[in-house]
Amino acid sequence: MTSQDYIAREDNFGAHNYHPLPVVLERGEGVFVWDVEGKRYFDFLSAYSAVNQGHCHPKIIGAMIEQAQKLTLTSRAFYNNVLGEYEEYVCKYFGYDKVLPMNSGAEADETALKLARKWAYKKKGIAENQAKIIVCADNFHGRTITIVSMSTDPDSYSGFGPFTPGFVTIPYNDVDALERELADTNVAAFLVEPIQGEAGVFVPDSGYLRKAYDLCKAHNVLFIADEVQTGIARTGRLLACDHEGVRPDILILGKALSGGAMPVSAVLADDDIMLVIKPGEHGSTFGGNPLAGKVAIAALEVIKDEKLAENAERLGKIFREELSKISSEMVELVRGKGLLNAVVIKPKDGKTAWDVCLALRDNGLLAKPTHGHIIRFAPPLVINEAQILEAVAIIKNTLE
Ligand code: IF1
Repeated sequence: MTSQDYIAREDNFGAHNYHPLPVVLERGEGVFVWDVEGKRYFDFLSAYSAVNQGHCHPKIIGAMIEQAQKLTLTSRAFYNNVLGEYEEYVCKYFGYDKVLPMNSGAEADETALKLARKWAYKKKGIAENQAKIIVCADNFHGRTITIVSMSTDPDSYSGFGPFTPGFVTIPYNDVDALERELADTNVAAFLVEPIQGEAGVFVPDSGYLRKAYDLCKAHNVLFIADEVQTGIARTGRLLACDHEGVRPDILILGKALSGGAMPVSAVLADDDIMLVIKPGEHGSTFGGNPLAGKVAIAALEVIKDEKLAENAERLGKIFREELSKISSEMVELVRGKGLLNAVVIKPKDGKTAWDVCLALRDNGLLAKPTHGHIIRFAPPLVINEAQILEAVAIIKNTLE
């Protein structure tokens, strides 16, 4: 079969809820992926930052194989010997009292929303069903109906109403707007991405997260950080919040928590928040399964052992410096933090960011536009300096 055959079969039998770049991948190792014709590419998307540890990392896959041959799932109807080990490991790793294990990022965001509302009623004393949660315009937190109820992107919410009430939207990176909305004593929480990935890698002003956190604390409002995409070393620190010394009241993780081996997400909080949910009030068949537990421990060990946050910090700086030297008229600006970067493309002669990504693919590098004219560049964090420079050369030649 050729790539076209694979694409045609998916088109025939698969829902049309994506418009992938036309390339059919079959193998991944480290920073590289190979298509069905054997062509090698730099992966500069990392499955939207789920493959921070590199494709098929031997330590993660090894842990997965070993556990998969013993016990994959018990459900939470019974205990198992791995869940507690994973819970202790991840709580100590991020410095929280407790973790609520889920599977997808959206499920973790939903869990955080439920925790915040329940905390509002049980601890803050907000009247039942009156809790409000502040979110930012251009947010992306997942695809469930409650999450798209918070979205300002018509592609995310159009046609999926009626929507979940209780959300207040403010502009991103605007502490004055946040302060105004915090005057409402029915506000339970502020949910924010430390960097807005999908919106096009919007890095807020330095000090924004710290000011927002301090305002929330001054109003007895929970600060919830969605680090599904920015967490796990992607931006040059273990968490993007670490750049400002902010410790979220509720921390949402996903994606690279498993190194891309399987869906693993988590919500971390201290006892005064986490214990408002009682037995039987929340759960998930696969949440906290022993296979996920062993995979996540291995994935997090790789982050520390291979100093991937430090690597992302150092190579991200080199990447942005080198990209900024590109003289192409199509490069409007380069922005990002660590190895979460984006280039804003100025269309030229009718050529768009999509055309650039097709040309990048032909030149051996995979990336995908986010909104229309922005291309996100996010390689696995195991990339080395020579590979970064080789990738920059491909991007430079393609744009020029
Ligand atoms: C798609 C975007 C990225 C996320 C943040 C929660 C979730 C995501 C900050 C939900 C997921 C993924 C979803 C995927 C593409 C990708 C994406 F373009 F959609 F927005 F990365 F930017 N919080 N992001 O980024 O996690 O349920 O997917 O495990 O839906 O197209 P999930």
